Amino acid sequence: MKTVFSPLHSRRNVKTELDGGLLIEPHEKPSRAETILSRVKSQALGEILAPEEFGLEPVKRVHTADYVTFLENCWEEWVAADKRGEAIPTFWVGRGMRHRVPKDIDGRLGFYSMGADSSISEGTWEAARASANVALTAQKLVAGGERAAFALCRPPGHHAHADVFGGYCFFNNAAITAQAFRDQGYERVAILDVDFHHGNGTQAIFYDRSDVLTISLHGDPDLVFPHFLGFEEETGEGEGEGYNLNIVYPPGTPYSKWSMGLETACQRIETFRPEALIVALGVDTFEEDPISFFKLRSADYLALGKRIEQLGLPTVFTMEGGYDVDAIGVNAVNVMQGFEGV
Ligand code: SP5
Ligand code: ZN
Repeated sequence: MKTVFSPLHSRRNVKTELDGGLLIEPHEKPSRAETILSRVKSQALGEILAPEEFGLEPVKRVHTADYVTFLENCWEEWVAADKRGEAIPTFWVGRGMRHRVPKDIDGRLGFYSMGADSSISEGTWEAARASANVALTAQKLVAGGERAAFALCRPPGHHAHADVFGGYCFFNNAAITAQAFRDQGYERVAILDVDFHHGNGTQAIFYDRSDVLTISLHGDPDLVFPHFLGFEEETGEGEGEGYNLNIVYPPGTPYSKWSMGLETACQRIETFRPEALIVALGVDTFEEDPISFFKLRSADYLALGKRIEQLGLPTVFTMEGGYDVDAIGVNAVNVMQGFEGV
């Protein structure tokens, strides 16, 4: 399987994440992507390609123009406003307040975000752009006849809505990939999100559509991020009713239980008969992950890849979360090797 990777991911190198009332070293750090890349090389998974430049048009098929412009200018505006730390939202639109884009940078940071875990600094824009190009390049490979491709995206994407960042995500790479397939004439596309966290952005982007099936397996949002979306009663709306599936698990879930939901997800994908599949691949389901509570083991990722392969679909993997950097390379590449039947 070919891997698409951009060294520009390292342009996202923030120093702070607000967690537990402290500014800590971010969980989502450059060594994550470098460790996965090393494993791709050491296992000789396949050719490693640099992304092509697709411009902002395919990004704006999913994200609003005003949000894209905000991200492009955010850091410069923050610096121009004489702020001393990294750009972190402090204020949000509370219930009863007005959904109106303010001029002030603090106001706009809050307007366009859903969390304070994702500081912005110099280079975030370039890295997020490169990450989308990585996904779109993998999509092009698969549309061109490759059975599967690995988009080694960083930063991740599945928490980003059409005009909201957060959860370490800025552009929703999986959604952009799905929309690219649709725009190239693929009638039905499925997104299977196996990251520990609910793919809230992906769900919201396609919630009223029946052409993109969204499925997410994740930790109970009653207990963990993203807190406000991802419950099982969310099944889609309007045309999209029945085209969103959430499968929620409690703390301590091992692969033997997690894989039952995977089976339900795979059966739903089969009845949907998509022409392409995108796997939003987080490996923060790992037993040692520092911010998560599932108990998957490294060998389980081989089984996961094998089950996904059995769907028999053209498949793009977009890298999402996974914060045990020591294991992230083995776990992510195990999915690819399980898919390839190694
Ligand atoms: C892509 C992805 O996996 N994003 C996840 C973003 C989660 N951000 C909030 C993390 C809060 C972690 N709190 C840690 C408590 C550790 N015991
Ligand atoms: Zn995650």
